Amino acid sequence: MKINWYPGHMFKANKELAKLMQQIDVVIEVLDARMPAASANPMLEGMRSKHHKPCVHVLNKADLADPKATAAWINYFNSKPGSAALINGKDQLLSVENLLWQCQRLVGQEQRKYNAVICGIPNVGKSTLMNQIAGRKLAKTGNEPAVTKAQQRIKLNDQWYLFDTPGVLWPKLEDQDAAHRLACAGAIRNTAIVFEDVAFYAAEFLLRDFPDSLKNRYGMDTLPDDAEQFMTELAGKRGCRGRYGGVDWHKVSEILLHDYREGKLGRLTLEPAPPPIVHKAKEPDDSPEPIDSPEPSNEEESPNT
Ligand SMILES: Nc1nc2c(ncn2[C@@H]2O[C@H](COP(=O)(O)OP(=O)(O)OP(=O)(O)O)[C@@H](O)[C@H]2O)c(=O)[nH]1
Ligand SMILES: [Mg+2]
Repeated sequence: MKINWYPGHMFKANKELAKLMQQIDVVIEVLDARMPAASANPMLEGMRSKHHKPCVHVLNKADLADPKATAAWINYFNSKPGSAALINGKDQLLSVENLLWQCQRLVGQEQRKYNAVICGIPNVGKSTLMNQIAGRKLAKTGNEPAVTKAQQRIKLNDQWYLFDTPGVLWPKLEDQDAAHRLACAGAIRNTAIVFEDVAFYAAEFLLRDFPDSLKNRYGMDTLPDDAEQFMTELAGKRGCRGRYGGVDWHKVSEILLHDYREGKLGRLTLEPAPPPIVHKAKEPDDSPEPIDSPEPSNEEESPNT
């Protein structure tokens, strides 16, 4: 089944975010460190570039991602113009000083008041990050998408204000592979997915890319070739039996997705980082002087000219 989740409240939240963007100095986009590409919202990117806002990418839930892969993603984001990247995770909390330093670096050094907005897909950890930065529990958090319903603004210091916003997706999830990764991470409400489909997708990539994680977690010496056989074997091991002795697909799917979401299968990053963007050094200007160029003058221009 195709995955798409764009309910009315998200449409409204996107409209409010687009309006807020005009008064924002820096965007803090929270990404899932296990899937920084799938969790990057193209609508946010559009809003940012329309208003020329710099962005700090926070690779969140880094405690669940492969540290080497996260470092590669940080290099990539740091190489993008008008962009910075920071790691955050349960085992590696980013500091408010570091975050504000990066924000300040991106906006320049003028002395005035600044607004930053925390945004990103649902359930990625935006409100948890805001509470962490504020040093107290101001926003409601929870392990399900769409917990935050409205924007909330807090004062961090005399200069910086910070907005928390509801998680937003976009109207059409064109890349269904990426949509399935988002569903695996828990960014899409359970009622908008077929749990078994998503678990089968997870079983497929785990069998292909992380077979040792499956063997270790489920005590399997060898793995079957395909997802259905694997799920059947796992169901047998975990006692997931249906009414008539068949497999309880929902229960076994829940076990696999829960284990992936909680990091019980290890720190698994599903997307490799692109190479950092190489900025071409400016060529020395050795072109000849234009023939009719005016003589250089040391005289200051009059303010009235
Ligand atoms: N493992 C891990 N879990 C995290 C981290 N940050 C947040 N979480 C968990 O992720 C879940 C979602 O956190 P929230 O802060 O409510 O996420 P949100 O992005 O504000 O979600 P919405 O408001 O629904 O869009 C909660 O169960 C958090 O405890 C992290 O760095 N590591
Ligand atoms: Mg929230």
